[in-house]
Amino acid sequence: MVQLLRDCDAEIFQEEDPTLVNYKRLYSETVLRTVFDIAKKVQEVLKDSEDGLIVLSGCGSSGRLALLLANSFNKLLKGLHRSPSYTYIISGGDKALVTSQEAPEDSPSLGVAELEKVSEGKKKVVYFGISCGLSAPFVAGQLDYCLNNLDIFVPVLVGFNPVSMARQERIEGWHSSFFQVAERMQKLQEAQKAFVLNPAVGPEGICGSSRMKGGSATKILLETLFLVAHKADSNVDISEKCLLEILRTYERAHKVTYSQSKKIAALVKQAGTSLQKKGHLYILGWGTLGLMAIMDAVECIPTYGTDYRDVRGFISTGYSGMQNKEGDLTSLGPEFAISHEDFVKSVLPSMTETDTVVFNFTLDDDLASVEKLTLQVKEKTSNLQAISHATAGQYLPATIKKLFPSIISITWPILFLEYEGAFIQNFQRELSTKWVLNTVTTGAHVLKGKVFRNYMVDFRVSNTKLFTRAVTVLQRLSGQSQTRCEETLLRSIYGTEVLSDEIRDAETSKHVEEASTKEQVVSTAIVSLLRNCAVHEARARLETYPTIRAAVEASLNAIGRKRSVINIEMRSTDT
Ligand code: F1P
Repeated sequence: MVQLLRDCDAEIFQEEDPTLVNYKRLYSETVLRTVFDIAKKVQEVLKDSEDGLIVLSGCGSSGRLALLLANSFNKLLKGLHRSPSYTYIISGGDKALVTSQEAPEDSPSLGVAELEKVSEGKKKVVYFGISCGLSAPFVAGQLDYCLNNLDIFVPVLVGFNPVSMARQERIEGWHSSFFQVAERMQKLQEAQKAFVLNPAVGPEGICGSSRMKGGSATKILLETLFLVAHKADSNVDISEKCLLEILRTYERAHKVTYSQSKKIAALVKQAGTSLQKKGHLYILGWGTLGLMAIMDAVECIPTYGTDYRDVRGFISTGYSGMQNKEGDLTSLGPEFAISHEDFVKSVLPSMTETDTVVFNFTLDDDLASVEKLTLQVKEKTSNLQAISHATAGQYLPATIKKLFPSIISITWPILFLEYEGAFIQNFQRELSTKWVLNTVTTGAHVLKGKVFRNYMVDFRVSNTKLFTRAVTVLQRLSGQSQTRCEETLLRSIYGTEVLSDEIRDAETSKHVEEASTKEQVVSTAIVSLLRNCAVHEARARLETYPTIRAAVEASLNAIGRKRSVINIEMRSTDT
């Protein structure tokens, strides 16, 4: 699995292939040119911190990355004694940074309201709408708003599908589809009034799991773009060479990270064993690596239908380290507890030998606190692992080394790149941590039987995109018509064998509302469809198998089942 995901991630850097018409890649001339053109627009805003603003916005992982990027570049500005120019928006608000809030993603009007709020009084705004699959209505609403106010906004759509593969269905309660908005943007690109930045990075390892490659590519692409804009801002002559130089550092980071494949595989196995035994996976991170930990853990909820307690991320200094706009959210409930202190208080006392704990830190972090926490965890479980980042010449103290049975220890070369060097190094460490954690949580859930082939088969149907994805997965696995699959999904959602007219006539949002609190909706529908049985029988059957994958496999192999799997076109990043 680690090798497969390594190769899959390497596709991010794959060059354009002339036999694949229309697929622009990261290193394609047109993509690099677009990055340059947008960087110039950003640079104009940077010159005018009073009236200008750079907005990064997205849903789920894309929104969490928006926060990470906005914070990084405000920090870079601060170091130059300049005021912050970046801000972020995440659908669902700051709550969505640390918990799974999928529903607000469906609302264009919520998106518009948020954008109006952050950009009030600004005269020049470069807006980045991140939607890896080119699908989120929340982002579509904001892009449309920008397109209607081009005197102030320069909209940029960031994603990893060609525009022709943007979501085509009309957005519920709205005038357009995502595709129509993307097309309008594309038409304005030549006049440099709007931009679409959408290199292909190849399909996700787990179909539709855009938190993985989509998220990594977002980070690579936008960090590179802003670094270039800042260089230009400091009157350094920017050239294509400098852009390529930055991109190549990320490519090297991929090699350096996956050179630890064997150790990563051991960690996947360890984490998988914990989840199989109904134990937990806790990921503790220092500084922004804590945010990477939270980001990874939270996405397991919608992707694999897990409980928030199963996989959890913690950041050393909690909300103050996360630097979110709404401040400390701890009082909202137990799942909002994210600091190491919270971990010690509320998790550690009940931790057992079946749990796995992963420590993520750099040798520049407070190593005394790493040592202290490791010793505390060791009293509860021997299943602990570390991912440690060093710069050439730095060595992990023996006192810490001896605490871990195995350490994924990555040493990064010193980068002689003036002021930005330290930032680039940090970006690499974050990305490297993201790659390892993505692999660990994905692999662990595969081992837990939450994946069949490369399909998620137990995800939560918590927004329209995920509803459509569920229907597509059902079609793929059963070979049945869209209508039949949709009906079976509805029977599973409502727990009924007969669909009333009220259910049939309801909008998708109603189905999503009903489904989002329910467990095993997709897997029940799969078994019902494959076995041609009632949904209550399918639910009962699911219980008799050790994993969901085993239930799906057995249903596919059931005697008398016609083996036909139709070939539905899947979009590169999404279903
Ligand atoms: C947004 C997102 C993903 C997440 C999941 C649900 O996707 O929240 O980050 O992994 O697939 O959707 P997108 O709009 O960036 O494609």
